[in-house]
Amino acid sequence: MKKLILLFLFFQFAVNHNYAQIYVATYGNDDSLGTKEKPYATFTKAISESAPGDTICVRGGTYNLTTTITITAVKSGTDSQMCTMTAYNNEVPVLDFSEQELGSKGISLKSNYWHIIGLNITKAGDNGMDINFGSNNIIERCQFYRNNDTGLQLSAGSANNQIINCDSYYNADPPDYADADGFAPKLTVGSGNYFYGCRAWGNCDDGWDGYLRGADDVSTTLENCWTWGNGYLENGSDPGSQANGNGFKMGGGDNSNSDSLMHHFTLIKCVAFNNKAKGFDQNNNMGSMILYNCTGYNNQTANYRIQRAIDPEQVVIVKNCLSYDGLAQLGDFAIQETNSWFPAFEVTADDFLSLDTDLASAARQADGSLPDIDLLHLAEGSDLIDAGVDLGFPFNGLAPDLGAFETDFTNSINEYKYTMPGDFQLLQNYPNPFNPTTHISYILAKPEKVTLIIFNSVGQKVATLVDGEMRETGLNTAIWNGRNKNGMIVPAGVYFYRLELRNVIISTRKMLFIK
Ligand SMILES: [Ca+2]
Ligand SMILES: [Ca+2]
Ligand SMILES: [Ca+2]
Ligand SMILES: [Ca+2]
Repeated sequence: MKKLILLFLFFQFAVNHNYAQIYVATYGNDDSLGTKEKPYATFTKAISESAPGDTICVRGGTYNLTTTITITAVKSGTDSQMCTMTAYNNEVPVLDFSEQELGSKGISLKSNYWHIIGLNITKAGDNGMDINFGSNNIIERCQFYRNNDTGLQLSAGSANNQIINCDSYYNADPPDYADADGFAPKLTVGSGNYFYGCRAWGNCDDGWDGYLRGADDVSTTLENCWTWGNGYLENGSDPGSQANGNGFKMGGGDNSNSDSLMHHFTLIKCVAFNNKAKGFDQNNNMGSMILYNCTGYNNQTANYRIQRAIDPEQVVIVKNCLSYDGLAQLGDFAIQETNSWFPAFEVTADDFLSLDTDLASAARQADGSLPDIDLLHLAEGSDLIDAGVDLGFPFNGLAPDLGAFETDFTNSINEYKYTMPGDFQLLQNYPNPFNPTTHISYILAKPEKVTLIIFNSVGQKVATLVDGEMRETGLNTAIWNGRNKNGMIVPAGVYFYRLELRNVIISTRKMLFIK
């Protein structure tokens, strides 16, 4: 087996050795050899000379460009032989399209299996980069800024592209200022596009926009992405209501397609703050939306708004999410668990190490990853630490924290619930389903301050059955008569009952009230 691997490595090495390195420089000449010593002048020439597996090395400096750089389908790479176009070493190539006419794009990527690294694309007449009819590309450590429409757009069925550690900011489309987003997997986009470690800020329309027209039933995933301050121009002024100003806009359709379109979004550890409208916005999306460990802060209309009924076969799941200084508006169809707006938590400025939002645009780390800053990280002693449920991601301490940033701190209060799981027990209610009366039992190891609360499916408190010092150890039973705190019989449906000891959530269980 070892021999086989060595042979394989050697073979790879041997093949790699034949791949060309093609150079482009601001001082180059297309009539030269395209070598490091004698680089080409234009991207078009370098692309035309490249074959799958080759690397185009772009030297630093400003390239003044007037025409779109188009990479056509015939120049596609393959799964095992991607085409690479990369900034040379740590040099910074700036592709400046400021002389380009309005409406023309900077880079038009119509090919598959390209890996584009470290380019700065600015002032294009339209999109900085438009991936259209292009799939399985990787766009990494690129910056899109001050373009005359969306920084990076994906359309025309483009699928399975990976956008890694890219920034898109201050894009704006005069004179209407209606469409320029940071990143836009929208309109006719394909499925399976993935964003990791990207930032979008100060774009006149939205940070991310998943609005559909033409496409349906597509999926997009975002992980560790931040967006803020969208809906405004670079100078901070508001260009008007056409400039929507949402952080993550997850759909959908409009009147022309009867609000039927599904854009399934998964957002993991994503952060939205200071946006003009909503942080996490459904926008008529009828598809599934899954939000895990997201943070919304100070978005003007709402931090989260997913209120409109979705397609009955789809699902909205929101877990371990954090909202501060803004609304969390979720329909009762949303499946929720341990979100910061649940009654057990109180979110104040004291929960955070920093609320200095200027930190977010700090320079990236040497490897291209997001800056390591204190913004919206939890402070020691926060009740949001170790308060989440295990969603399969790595975590520190005793349990996942709420929000996008896992701290090194543990919560000594929450420790209590993890270190002595066997001593307390919340049993399943009986009967279940029930109407209108049911019994809820719990086992206490020693006298404790106990709270037993009933919640409805959207996390609103319905009734408090127990709230006080319980002296009886062993089995305790409370009876719920199906009435809320005003004495009214509650509607049929799913309810949750939760046992807290010393105000720490120990256990939550589900029950069904039928009529
Ligand atoms: Ca708009
Ligand atoms: Ca938009
Ligand atoms: Ca708190
Ligand atoms: Ca933790």
